[in-house]
Amino acid sequence: MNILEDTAQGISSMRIRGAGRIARAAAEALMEHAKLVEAESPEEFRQTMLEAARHLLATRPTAVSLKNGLLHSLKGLKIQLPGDGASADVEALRTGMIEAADRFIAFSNGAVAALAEHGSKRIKDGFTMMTICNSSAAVGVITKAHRDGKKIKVYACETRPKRQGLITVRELAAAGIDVTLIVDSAARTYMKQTDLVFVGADTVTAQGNVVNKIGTSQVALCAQEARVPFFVCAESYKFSMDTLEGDLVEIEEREPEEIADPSDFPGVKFGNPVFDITPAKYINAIITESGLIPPQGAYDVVKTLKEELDDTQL
Ligand code: RUB
Repeated sequence: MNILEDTAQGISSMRIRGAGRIARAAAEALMEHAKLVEAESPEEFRQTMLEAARHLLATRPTAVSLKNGLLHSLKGLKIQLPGDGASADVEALRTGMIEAADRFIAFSNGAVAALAEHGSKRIKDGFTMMTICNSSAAVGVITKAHRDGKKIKVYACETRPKRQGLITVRELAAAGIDVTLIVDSAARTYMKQTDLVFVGADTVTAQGNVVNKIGTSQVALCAQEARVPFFVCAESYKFSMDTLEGDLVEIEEREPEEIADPSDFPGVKFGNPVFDITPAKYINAIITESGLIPPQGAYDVVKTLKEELDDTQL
């Protein structure tokens, strides 16, 4: 199987998961595909790359990082062509694509590290954090505080049905952090002993609302009730340009088998939305690679992203 197909299958089956990882994997698949594509003309090369990007985009609907990562990579098709004839032009496009995808991957990794730097400053020695699901950005913030020598504890929600919380506790324990796995319904109980909440994001809307793993909004409500600051860790490519035009974010609904075997429950319907929306009013700040912004600042991030990516089509 080629890397394009393997990555597409990996993302839809969730072997590759998490908004940042999906975006980087898609950019890498596009880059590898660009290396192999045979095209007679620049137009054919462009068309083939666009089709590949659309194929990757169709794998999961909610995380806008996937679309933005692909758009960042497709900027490579916009370069000035030498005009030396079809084959030189195809080679120029190929190089452009490879470089643009590579730039996005490096930018994304750098953004996660910069975000960790900013977010970890909010963590004081002796603090206890809570998180849900497995967000590389949120884990990055917490582990940075630990690496800086702060003595911290973490409550990690299990995150039914796919239990990504198990990945989080393994990562934090491997880093040497004092971590406790809790079931999702224990979030309110443990919030009383929590100082800060850090979660990731699949999409941030222009209005500052955050789409993240199902259950995130309940954790936010518990944090609000207990007056515990609630932080979202989101690199700029997780902000959605489409929401500026009023589009709603599609919430992915996955198979019932992730919850239980439907054949064991004749006559029972299953609901398995895998993301939910945390309204801006429950969010203290969104941590980006440029620093902490109030959720109301999301509009400006989206505007900047639009200026950067608007001329690229997908
Ligand atoms: C993952 C999830 C993560 C965000 C952010 O959901 O909701 O919190 O994607 O992750 P799933 P990161 O497991 O369904 O992909 O910070 O790693 O980008």
